[in-house]
Amino acid sequence: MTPKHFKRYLVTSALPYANGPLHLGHLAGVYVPSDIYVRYLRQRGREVISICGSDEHGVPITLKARNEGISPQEVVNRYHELNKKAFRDFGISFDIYSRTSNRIHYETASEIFKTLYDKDVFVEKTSEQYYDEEAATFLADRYITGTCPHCGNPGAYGDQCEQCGTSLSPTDLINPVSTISGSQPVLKETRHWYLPLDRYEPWLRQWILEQHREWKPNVYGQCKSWLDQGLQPRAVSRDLDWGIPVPVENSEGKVLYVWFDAPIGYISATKELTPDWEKYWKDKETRLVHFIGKDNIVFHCIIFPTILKAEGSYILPDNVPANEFLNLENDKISTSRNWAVWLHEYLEDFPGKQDVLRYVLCANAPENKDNDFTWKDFQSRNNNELVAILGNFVNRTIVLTHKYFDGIVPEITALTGQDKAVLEEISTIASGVEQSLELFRFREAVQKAMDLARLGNKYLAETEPWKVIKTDAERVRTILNISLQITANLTLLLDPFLPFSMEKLRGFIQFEGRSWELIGTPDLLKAGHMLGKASLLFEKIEDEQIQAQLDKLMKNRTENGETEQLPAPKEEITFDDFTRMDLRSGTILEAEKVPKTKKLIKMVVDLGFEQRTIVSGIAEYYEAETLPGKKVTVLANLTPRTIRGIESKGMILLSENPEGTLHFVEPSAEAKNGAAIN
Ligand code: B3M
Ligand code: ZN
Repeated sequence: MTPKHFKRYLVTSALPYANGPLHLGHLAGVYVPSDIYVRYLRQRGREVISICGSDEHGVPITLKARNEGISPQEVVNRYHELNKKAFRDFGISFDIYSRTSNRIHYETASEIFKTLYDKDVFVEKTSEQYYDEEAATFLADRYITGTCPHCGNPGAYGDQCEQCGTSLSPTDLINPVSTISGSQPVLKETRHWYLPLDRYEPWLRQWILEQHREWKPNVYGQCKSWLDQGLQPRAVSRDLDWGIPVPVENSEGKVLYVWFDAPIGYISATKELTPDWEKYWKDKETRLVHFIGKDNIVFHCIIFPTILKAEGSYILPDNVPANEFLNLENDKISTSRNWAVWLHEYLEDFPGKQDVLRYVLCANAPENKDNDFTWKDFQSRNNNELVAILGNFVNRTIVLTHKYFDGIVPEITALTGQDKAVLEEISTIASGVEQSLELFRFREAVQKAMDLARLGNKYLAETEPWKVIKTDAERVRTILNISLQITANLTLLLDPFLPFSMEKLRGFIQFEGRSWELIGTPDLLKAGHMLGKASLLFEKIEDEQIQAQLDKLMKNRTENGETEQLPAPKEEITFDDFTRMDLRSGTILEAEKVPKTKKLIKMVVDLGFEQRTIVSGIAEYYEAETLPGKKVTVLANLTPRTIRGIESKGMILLSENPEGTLHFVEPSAEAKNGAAIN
């Protein structure tokens, strides 16, 4: 189903936090797909603007500033410039890359907050929060440490214990301490403004679950799961000194919650870009599309639309094609562990190969499930697809035209049935690519576009001009003319995916065409047209280059002293102690978030001999709806515990990654439910 035609397109890409460099996970999740979509729309002559910028508020930035002993503004200034350059270097062609510390954003976000405040949309509530009397400031969760009530780790944070992985609230900590002054914080009442999401639940149900059934299953599913659990009012202000001051009286020391202000950054950036901004944000003839990662779905599908709906004059997103996460060499990408491929470092190691990474991250995109980037796959896609299919075809076509016809496009003499079929196939392939792009299926789209290069290779292999030239030069004229038409069509079809390479290829054949509507039209290159000088479009990537990248990752892993982050060994136990534990393999049958908790998921686990209800603190690492079917290791004879009124019989074993994320310890796929694990 292709969407109705819109008069114009407003495409936003998630605003990266300006507290660190960009890595390939950012490109794969958000920015390569959004750039492909925007480039395609431009080629079709659609009216489109692409909006992005730095997200410059929020606790992560203040943490970075404290750790480095600099101001938050200095942190965001550094990374705003670094990230803006990285996007430019990779051809991510935003029409504006703004930033949320700009004045126009303060004004825009304040205005929208004020409008909702004046319309009495917000609910004001007081709650108790930890306050550091010495530093005279309220403490965000991460600014409080204390002893973990579960494992005794003395350095647990207010939101989570990195040692046992349990997620916490600040009041769970034993002997809490402020990381700012080192003093014992006190609980103090504070008042915040809440967005009553519960009040907008019926409308959100109708708007999303009824009107947007076409949204990607991972997006639709997550929204449905949030709605089915029942929405709660959400605080849209914080006690912080970095952010947009709450623009109403009696709000000193309070700023807008970063997730209230950041999406409004799309609006303020549009205002900065064009005085005509309202035709994008307030005209129903505009298609608004948000490109984000899956961890931002609730903010872009539930919270921001509620803000816009409550304000009343804005359009709502027509689609939010969120991607899942990309892992790196089978491990989660982690800034803190330097387990990443940083964009600026990639370009140092692979200068001029932006398109290779764009291509691999598109062909391997985590569109419907988390996916894995491996350097081996990167090498094989470059060598077996870009070099061996695309590069090989265009190179042979151009070299042979120079060799046999002095680089001049030969005229067609007589067309065989095969020739006609090949020429007709160009338009068929193009409409397939169009359909995939309109449905945000970029993996599918790039492979369909590469089918044109496969078609060209097959045509040359079957017509063998290098042989026929000996006996029938006229025939070779036709073969190479058709091959050159395919080459010109490739520069159009692959331009959204490989902008740098297609620019080069246009130079090789001296072709100026850019419009999508040219694809499949006859004689893109007229007989007599003079080709330019050509060189290799893609180079092979050697094993040593890949090994160097793997060595670098492993070096980072040891340099990060991951072993130092291991929990202290526990005291010795006897073999009898061990044999008393009844470890079994099981399969999760059902899973649902425990209402009114941030971290708990209630599961029904099949142990073969019975089905068990087990509660685990994993909601920050797994989406409940993705769990059914997963195999887990269960400590089956643990004394049952009641957690939030639910009797949990057993413990699911979890392993912790250095950045504190938790992952199931999975038995082998073949293990039967109930099989003993010793
Ligand atoms: N700064 C990116 C993130 O969650 C977040 C996106 C804001 S989009 C308005 O990593
Ligand atoms: Zn703990």
